[in-house]
Amino acid sequence: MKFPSEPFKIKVVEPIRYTTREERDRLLREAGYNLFQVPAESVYVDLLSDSGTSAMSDNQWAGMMLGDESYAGSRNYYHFEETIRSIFGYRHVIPTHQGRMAENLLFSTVVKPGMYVPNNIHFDTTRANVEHQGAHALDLVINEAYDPHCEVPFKGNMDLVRLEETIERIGREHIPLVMLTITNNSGGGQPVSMKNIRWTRELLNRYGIPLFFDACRFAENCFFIKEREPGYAEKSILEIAQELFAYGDGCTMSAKKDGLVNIGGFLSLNDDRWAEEITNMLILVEGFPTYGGLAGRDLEAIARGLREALDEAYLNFRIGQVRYLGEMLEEAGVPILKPIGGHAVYLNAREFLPHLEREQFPAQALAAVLYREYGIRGVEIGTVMFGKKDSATGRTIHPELELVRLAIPRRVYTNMQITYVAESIAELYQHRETVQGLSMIYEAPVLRHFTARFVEVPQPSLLCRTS
Ligand code: P70
Repeated sequence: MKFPSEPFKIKVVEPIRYTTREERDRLLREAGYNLFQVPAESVYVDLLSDSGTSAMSDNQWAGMMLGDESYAGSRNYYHFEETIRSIFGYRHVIPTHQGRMAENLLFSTVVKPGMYVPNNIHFDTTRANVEHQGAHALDLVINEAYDPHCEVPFKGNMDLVRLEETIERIGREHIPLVMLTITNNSGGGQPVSMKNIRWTRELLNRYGIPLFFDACRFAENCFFIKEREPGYAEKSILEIAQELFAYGDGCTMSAKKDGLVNIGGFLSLNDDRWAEEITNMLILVEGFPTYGGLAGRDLEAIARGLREALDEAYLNFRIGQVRYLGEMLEEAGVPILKPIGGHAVYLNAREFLPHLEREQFPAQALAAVLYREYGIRGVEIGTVMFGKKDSATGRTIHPELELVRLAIPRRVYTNMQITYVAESIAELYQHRETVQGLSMIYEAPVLRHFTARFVEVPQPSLLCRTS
């Protein structure tokens, strides 16, 4: 089958409330055209994020009932630790309440002001956590990643020539670690190849620089390796993951993605000294090292979820469902980023709305209209999320891509709901010239996309039509 059908049946359902266009129009205005500010109950298909939005299995729910809520030494911690060691292979396993706390603990321990952290592309919280230390977050992904039409199998790969040049220019002593985000979220959910990881390791060995993974979507990345990289077709996802992580010194993980849970994360690493310092900080800000901001039952759900995420029937369906949406959109001529990613389809807003200037936030405008017209919520990954002010001129420096990400929660929506999404977007594409630009009227100093507010800016052509 081109698109594998669901390898599960539904035991519990959550009703969705239908809303009217008028209601959504009002909610959108009240939210300042920021979909983070819209109540989830007023969304029909919620593709804002694949993070923490997965449906847990009966096996995970059963594990929740076996939660041992002892303050220290909960049995669920030992199960969590053993599971993570068996997949990731690092010595120390430090639970956190979600991924960004793992980032914060790692960076606040090893990154000093003025240092540089190279990554293929940092995602929003990772970049913010590096910059919060007064350090520089460098994105060194291969150039192809910035061309939405270029179809290469491992578009998340690190540009090793630029990485080497960067290390030579900046000096090893100013680079405490290098990171690889698997899959590369900001660049379209694109995988990194085993070869690229191996070569990154070899390069860093020459300089003695540690390699860490931002491992949120590691199982999806391993699936792409199995599917696309010579020599891996016969290996299990677990074997691929074990090899991959063996090239690194540690990882940060948001278990809200490939951990198949609604909350949780961890940091895992080999270095004893770093682990000791991080654990002391963990006790100060997060919790005792055998629960790290989570309940025992959450640790159990993560241990079970990580195993389920390695299941090939599940991954086959999962990646297939994302592809199903992407291919339907492509057939309708809708411009999307290619190749289709692991957890999301990314609409190319500049090509969807060529009549809008980048100063009018085309991706934010497209996401807002998708919600108002069809009750579908995606998220802008463009100037709102990654735009920067040039301190000299005060002008905005735009990121390379202006995207609306449609992130698919794991095991949540049926293919019929996904069909609804595709047909709605195809219909909107027929009327794309009616979409108006936005103007930003409020922004916070960091991670502004969560709280920014906008108003609609009528297009001159539309004004003429109504006057
Ligand atoms: C997402 C969420 C979280 C994330 C990530 C990578 C590669 C670390 C983290 C932090 C965030 C988000 C974005 C837009 C809308 C809603 C939510 N990504 N590294 O959806 O993990 O959230 O657990 O602190 O993608 O991609 P955590």
